[in-house]
Amino acid sequence: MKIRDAQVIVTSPGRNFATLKVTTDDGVTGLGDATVNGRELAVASYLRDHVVPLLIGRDPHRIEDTWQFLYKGAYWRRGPVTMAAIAAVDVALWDIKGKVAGLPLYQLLGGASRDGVLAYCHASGKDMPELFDSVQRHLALGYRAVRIQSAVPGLGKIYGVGDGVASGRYEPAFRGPLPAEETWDSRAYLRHIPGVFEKVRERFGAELPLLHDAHHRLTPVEAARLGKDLEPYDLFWLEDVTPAEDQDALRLVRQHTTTPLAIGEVFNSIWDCERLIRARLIDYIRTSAVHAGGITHLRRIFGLAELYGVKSGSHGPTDVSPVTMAAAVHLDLAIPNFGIQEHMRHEPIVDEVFPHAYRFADGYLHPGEASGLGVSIDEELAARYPYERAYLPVNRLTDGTAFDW
Ligand code: EZ4
Ligand code: CO
Repeated sequence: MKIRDAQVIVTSPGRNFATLKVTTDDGVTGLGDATVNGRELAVASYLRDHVVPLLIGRDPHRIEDTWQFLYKGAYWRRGPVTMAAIAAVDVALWDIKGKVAGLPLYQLLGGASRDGVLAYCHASGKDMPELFDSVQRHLALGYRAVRIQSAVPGLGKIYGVGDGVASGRYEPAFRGPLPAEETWDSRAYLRHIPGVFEKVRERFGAELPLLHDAHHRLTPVEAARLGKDLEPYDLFWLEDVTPAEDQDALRLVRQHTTTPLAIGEVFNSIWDCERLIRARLIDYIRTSAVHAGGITHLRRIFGLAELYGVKSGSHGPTDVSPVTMAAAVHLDLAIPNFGIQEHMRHEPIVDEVFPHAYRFADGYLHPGEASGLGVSIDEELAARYPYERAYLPVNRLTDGTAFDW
């Protein structure tokens, strides 16, 4: 079997996605997600200009060899663009292997280790009534774990807070010629958030798993304080407290709090987290298949994590396409050290462009029994939504200093 063709499809049904479609000489197709939010065309070019010519004629079954060929062959290893491009090829080849075998991908990864994949949703509000409403609506949909984000008095629009009860959706990518700019004040945030969790616990009880994302904005000592202040509210995890490239930063946080820590959505290789994992500075590793070199590499990261009692918690916002969500759900079902899966529901039009077999029911995601990933792309519909320039926001301190977003 040989790869006959590979196409990059960039589509924007409400937000941008880059997808690789690989076709074999006997007509089997596989899909891989290559979306890096706000930098989609760079990965599309990396694939079209440099990777697709290398794929034609290769044996699609040689997944590991193709991964090593693209990683070592590039010489310039790692980085979000390179690793997303390798991920797209890798996931497409796993999809093809599953289709040829006539098995859903999770079966090739060792079979189901559990009945379903526990998912958490995003609830947010500009004030407590709106936040309570948002939690209530997600519980009504069946979610059994909820991430809580809140506006902070005195600050305007900030990360993770949706645009009101009507849609309740939060989409950070801003369509337009320039990024949106937001304002940040860590002291105001640190004063406000523990009270939010106190009220959420009062309203929804002790049982419901609650999560929170600090989006890489705190210093180690600030993060340690937040972890301590949140201990009475028994968080499932506190996510991305400090800038992720500084692995040692979490050492101080860890020394001061028993609130579980999660990090990793911006990591793109095992080298970004191996110290964190080996020193047991985190409880959950949050890398995703698209941003960390596909199923082949993500499986390696989760394998290392398992040795040290660290669980998975794959990134699953709306900027990972249904192709990456499917890859995540198959892998989550199979690995021994699954923790939880982030799940932001895509807009209905995204699910129409990418029809998929995975489904959500009663708090759990299920990959479905279609062979391979179980995701297809409606190329005619995709073509009706051409790329639109969009950027993630830029964050500034109140005095104008550029800050972590
Ligand atoms: O900001 O995926 O936990 N989820 C997140 C996401 C990220 C976006 C960036 O593209 O932090 O909402
Ligand atoms: Co996050």
